[in-house]
Amino acid sequence: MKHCNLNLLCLFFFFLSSIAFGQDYYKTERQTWLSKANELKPQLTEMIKHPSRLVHTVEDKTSFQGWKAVDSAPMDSLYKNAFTKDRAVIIDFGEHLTGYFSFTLAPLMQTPDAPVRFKLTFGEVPSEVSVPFDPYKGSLSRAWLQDEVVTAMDVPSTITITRRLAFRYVKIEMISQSVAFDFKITDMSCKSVTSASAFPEALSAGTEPMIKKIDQVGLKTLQECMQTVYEDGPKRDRRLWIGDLYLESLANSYSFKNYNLTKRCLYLLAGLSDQNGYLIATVFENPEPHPQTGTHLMDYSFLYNVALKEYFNVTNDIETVNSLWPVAKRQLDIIYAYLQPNGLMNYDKANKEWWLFFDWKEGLHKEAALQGLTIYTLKQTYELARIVNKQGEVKDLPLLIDKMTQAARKYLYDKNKNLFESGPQKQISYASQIWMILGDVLSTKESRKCLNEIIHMKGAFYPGSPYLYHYYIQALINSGMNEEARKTIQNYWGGMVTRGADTFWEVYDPNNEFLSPYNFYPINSYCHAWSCTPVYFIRKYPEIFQTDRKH
Ligand code: RAM
Repeated sequence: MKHCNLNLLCLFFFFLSSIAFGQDYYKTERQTWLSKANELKPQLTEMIKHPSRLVHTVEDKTSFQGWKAVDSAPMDSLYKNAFTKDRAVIIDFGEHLTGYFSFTLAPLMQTPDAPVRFKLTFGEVPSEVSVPFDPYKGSLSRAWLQDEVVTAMDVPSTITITRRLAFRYVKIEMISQSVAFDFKITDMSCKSVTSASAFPEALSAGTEPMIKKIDQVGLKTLQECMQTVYEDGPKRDRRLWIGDLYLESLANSYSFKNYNLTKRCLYLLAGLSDQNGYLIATVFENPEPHPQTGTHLMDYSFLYNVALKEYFNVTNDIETVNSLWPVAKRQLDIIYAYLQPNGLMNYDKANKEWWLFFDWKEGLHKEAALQGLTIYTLKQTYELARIVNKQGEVKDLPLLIDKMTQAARKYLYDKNKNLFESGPQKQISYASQIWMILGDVLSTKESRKCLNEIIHMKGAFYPGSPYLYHYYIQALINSGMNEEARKTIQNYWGGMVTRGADTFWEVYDPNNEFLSPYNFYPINSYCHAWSCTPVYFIRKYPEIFQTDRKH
């Protein structure tokens, strides 16, 4: 199983504790939820796209990951001439695409008398079509890498790669051919697919060019990830994760407005939760919808409740919230299972028994972040209860929120430093401050002090991925630090744009472009759901991001 840094065995006991009667917690609802999800499966919009130029990649220290694509020849030079032995070409489609790739082989001289064999490599970024994949040292399956050996038995023929691909560049290398005939490669195309078909509103005319560009790249990222579910990445893992769904649905609400996709995903996750009513962090659609059994992320389970509440805020779809309320309520039992008498979450136990994600950041201590997120979840879930008029079912929440907030301030906050600390080494991280601020543990004034403190601190654990940067931007905005929020989007996401991003990346650390949670940077996803959220910020807060800076 992927991302296996978890102690799944221990989970077993937690989940066993409530399965004593061997009954499905959602016996009466589960089938309805799954059928609803099925009815909402979207029809994908298809478009045929053609390549724009031939390139070659050259090593260049100033380019992202040391590689850049430069013009080599017009497309015609490939389409009109023989594709001879030892030949290799790289085709640039000029934009990121998610879909099905085809090309045609046409005879040129003599009679084709044998099959031809090629190797095709598809890349989202130039390095993927430039560096060798083998010997493979990554921690995820090598099969995610998009290289395929294709044998064409006949010339002429048209070949379509059956696997759906995510790419901008295609490298074609000849492996074997007969000396008795010549052929050419022609008519390359990609049938691109997405469930995002609406045209989002244009930004106000005075918006700075870099913000416009970030918005465009963000929209493209989201569009590529919107398939029959909100995928995390169209190259890898191509499935629904709660954390990605939440962020994608925020961006979708301010752009493509495909609310039925959000609804489908919420129902699907509910329908595929475990027998005890706990959500599973990630689910697959094929061949039949099924969960990745055993993959429980505590932070993602909590964020489901927030996603449901946000879904209601933009749709007023009370029927769905009523139907899914039992799921949100059940996730609160996780909190009760780890709550200590002093009001702190039992971090050590939780960390043993669950996957606590929060960010891809080696060495991050997550106790303070967990406390902050838990308080945030309780507040959001209480609001959800109000929406469906079920406060009576969760009447102890206000007191619990109070208790946990006080505990956070008492045990984890250093008043002199204005910072939260986490763990025995008193680690100071952005993650801790962010989640405490989102949980409203500090006043606005204190939040501002705290963020200013960490921004100027050397050696603080900064976010490792756009995922945590999203929550950082929200914490800045909640603290009234609008200018800092604008600057951070410009520098961080703008940094990817300047480095040539067509779509935003799963991981980006400006200090290390080769960073990979999977030990091999070409397997990172370079069009990743959770990175699309500047779209949400830019469009939700036009007064911060769409103002004309010249006046
Ligand atoms: C990422 C996946 C997905 C995320 C998990 C935790 O790398 O691709 O985006 O939700 O790990």
